[in-house]
Amino acid sequence: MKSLHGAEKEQLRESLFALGFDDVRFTDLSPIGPNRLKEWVELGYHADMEWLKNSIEKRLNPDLVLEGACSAIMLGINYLPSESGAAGQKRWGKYSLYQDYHDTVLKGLKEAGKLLEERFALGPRDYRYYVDTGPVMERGWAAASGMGWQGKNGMLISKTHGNWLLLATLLTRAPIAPDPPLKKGLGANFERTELGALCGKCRRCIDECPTNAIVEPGLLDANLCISYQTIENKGVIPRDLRAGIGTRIFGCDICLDVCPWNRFAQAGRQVLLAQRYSVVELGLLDILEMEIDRFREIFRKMPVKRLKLRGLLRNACVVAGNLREEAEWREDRLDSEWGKGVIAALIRLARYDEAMVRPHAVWALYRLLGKEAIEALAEAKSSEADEATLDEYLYWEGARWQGPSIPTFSGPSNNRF
Ligand code: B12
Ligand code: SF4
Ligand code: SF4
Repeated sequence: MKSLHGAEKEQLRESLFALGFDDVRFTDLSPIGPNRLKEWVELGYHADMEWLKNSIEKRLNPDLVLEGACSAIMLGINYLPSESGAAGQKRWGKYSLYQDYHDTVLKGLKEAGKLLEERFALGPRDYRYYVDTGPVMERGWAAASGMGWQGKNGMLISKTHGNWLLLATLLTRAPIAPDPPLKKGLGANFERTELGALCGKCRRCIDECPTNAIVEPGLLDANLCISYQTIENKGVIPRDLRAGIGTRIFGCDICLDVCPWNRFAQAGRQVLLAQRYSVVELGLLDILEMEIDRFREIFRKMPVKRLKLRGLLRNACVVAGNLREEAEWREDRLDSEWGKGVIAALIRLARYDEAMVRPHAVWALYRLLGKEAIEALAEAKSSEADEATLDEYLYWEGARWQGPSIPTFSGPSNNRF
């Protein structure tokens, strides 16, 4: 089959833009650059994401995903929120302020597939598309296509959209002339996927990560990453990481937010996204007191839904335990009616049906109340049988005399409301 190039290729690009994608690039699938996926998994940096380990071969070889595939169409979807409140908050990963992009972008991909069928006389088995969930190394291929480069934070960074592109991939058997990769200035020796190509000496993302999860440029230990802990981890969050989680209730954008390459980014057209910025208005007490019906109603079709109510409550307990240090979620002092409500909710959650929530509620109460937590938790502790929660009591009983004991905030009150 003749390779698509020139005006015809540009028409295809335009048609894909018209479907709502914010960036459209083409690459061939010849092997390029170093790929450290195997090493990453061997080091255990994938945490318990076994599905990554089980699909290594496919991720390294697109031919195993679609036999005969020779081109990839890399698609970027800009998700920088158009409202400053949603863009500037430090509570939710920005991608979670939309209906689940796996669903909304999929609609665009289906249309893109139809387009390929019409233009190349392909059958539905001659191409495959994915948005996040497929065995495709989306950032590596996007870098190869010249959409941007992989920064030291691991993200595919675009000169136009900064860190704010979600990625989708369309693998096809139709040959398409590849776009040139991004050139680093005038450097002659630029590799197609050079890590940190346009980062220069900057290392803000590495230095600002509160849990030191970026162990070397571009290489992230998911075990230490707030994003992994608050989204993917389905169990207890390690105690050592909870303070570093700070204000982040779902996902983490810190190493993205601090990147200077965001300065040119503008909010996208959002043709393939459906915003739900109102989630930002939820207060911490609203969440700590949330019941299943309200959870289902608020997070319908949203990424948080996959976390389930117990996961959200777990994360909310961690955020509550950080209230003394962090102002982002504070509505008032701890000795106000609001503060008393937070403490009462945590005491209830220390007896919550789902054991996974309980150690985090105990942790939060000790962090907020110091030794006064002993009395507040006496009833909950007397009926506790869960190992992880009992371990939490043991930990604090050992440390209680050094723990904090002033039940008020030292920072500003009423900072947001
Ligand atoms: C597993 C995963 C996670 C894990 C692990 C993240 C990680 N850094 O690996 C966790 C849960 C922590 C996570 C967090 C987040 N994620 Co995530 N995640 C993925 C997923 C499913 C796989 C990533 C992967 O394979 N990791 C393994 C490492 C080794 O690979 P890598 O990061 O891609 O980089 C290596 C290779 O590219 C390789 N390489 C170098 N040169 C070349 C050349 C070629 C040709 C190839 C093939 C490879 C290659 O070397 C790189 C460095 O080792 C992808 C979707 C996908 N299918 O790719 C989304 C994805 C990377 N995540 C995404 C997002 C948005 C996030 C969060 C911002 C969400 C949030 N707000 O909390 C954070 C950001 C954390 C961060 N700084 O990376 C987006 C990133 C978009 C972008 N512009 O880069 C993706 C692409 C999903 C999507 N479709 O949009 N994520
Ligand atoms: S997403 Fe957050 S925790 Fe993970 S590497 Fe980036 S800054 Fe660190
Ligand atoms: S913060 Fe600096 S080092 Fe990190 S990705 Fe951005 S430019 Fe690169």
